[in-house]
Amino acid sequence: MAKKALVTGILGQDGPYLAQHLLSQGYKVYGMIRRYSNPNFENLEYLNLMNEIEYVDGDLTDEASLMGAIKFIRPDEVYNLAAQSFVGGSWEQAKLTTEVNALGVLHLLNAIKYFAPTSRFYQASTSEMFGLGLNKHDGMQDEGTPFHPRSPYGVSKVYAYWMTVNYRESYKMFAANGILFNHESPIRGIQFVTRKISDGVARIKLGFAKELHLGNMDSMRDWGFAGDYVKAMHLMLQQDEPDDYVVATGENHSVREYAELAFKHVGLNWKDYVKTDPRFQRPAEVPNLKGNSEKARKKLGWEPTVSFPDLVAMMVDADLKRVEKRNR
Ligand code: NAP
Ligand code: G4F
Repeated sequence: MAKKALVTGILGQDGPYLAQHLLSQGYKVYGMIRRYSNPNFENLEYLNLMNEIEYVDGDLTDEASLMGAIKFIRPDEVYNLAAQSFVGGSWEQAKLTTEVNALGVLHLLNAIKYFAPTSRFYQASTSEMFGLGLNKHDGMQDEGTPFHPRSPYGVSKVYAYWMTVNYRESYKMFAANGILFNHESPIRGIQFVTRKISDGVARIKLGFAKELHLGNMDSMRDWGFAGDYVKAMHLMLQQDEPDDYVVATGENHSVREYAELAFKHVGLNWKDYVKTDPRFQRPAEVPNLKGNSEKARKKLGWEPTVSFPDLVAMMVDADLKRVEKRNR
């Protein structure tokens, strides 16, 4: 019989890529959707998956809805990708961010504990938890680096991380944290800096915009391709023992470098179009993320396959097509 996987956050960026991977491995995939007046299936449509998923209703803030879903599906694997995932918005909506990202995970762990205790659980943890934390030896972050989150989002994810560890230790649940560094794709949310730039470059190149306003351009991120990263999530749940893993490329670049490459890809100079704008500065910044994913590489056999320049080109090309189509 096909294995059953429940994916929360199915309409986001990672949900569709993970669903695509699980379907290719023969899984039956259930996708959780929260109540919305007008749900947006664009990302699933982009990968042509809309009709491949069985949808279930649920909201991480509503524990009973999660219990209902888990009881109905009794999944072999649960991937918790749902979150208020925008760091920049987490100061304005700190309580909501906490309710979804922290307490929501407790709700889901309880639902699994009561109704599917042998189900394997993946928690979408994040490099934002490290914040200012650096590994003393190489200035990178790995599984042993202390957490020093810098945003309500980062703080909420630290709670979820430790609850996942605690349920593993307390109830012997198969619960794993993937500590993923930034990963992007053509279906990345438009607010995140890589997609904001690729969309801005496409609109400028095609004559629909004149400038692009950005915040801190010195910020350094370790950017990989989402399609690679979801494979690590799946591998974590196929191991004999549950554990926590950093997933990263090991290379980082500044926002400025990303913008430079993206504009160059269409034959433009970023300096002619980018304006720095204090509205996009954060109250506290994470200046430098670079992950050491040696453990995932050794134990899971995971490797990233898309280079930084190829990722930038992939995103700009996709937005050029999108902007052209929208305005045709
Ligand atoms: P995303 O595109 O923002 O998707 C998040 C999804 O969560 C959306 O589909 C959203 O639903 C859903 N959601 C939000 N609140 C919910 C609630 N109360 N109940 C149920 N669903 C809810 O995020 P992503 O980039 O795919 O990231 C997936 C996960 O990995 C997130 O937990 C994120 O924090 C974490 N993460 C991401 C990265 C990265 O670089 N992408 C790195 C590390 C960790 P709607 O579509 O209805 O809004
Ligand atoms: O693209 P960002 O908004 O991503 P951020 O804050 O790194 O968070 C993402 O990655 C995390 C993993 O490390 C995930 F957990 C999280 O859910 C999310 O997916 O910002 C990246 C950097 C920041 O330093 C920000 O200050 O870009 C800088 N930046 C500069 N100008 C900007 C802008 N960010 C945004 N969103 N918009 C700007 O105009």
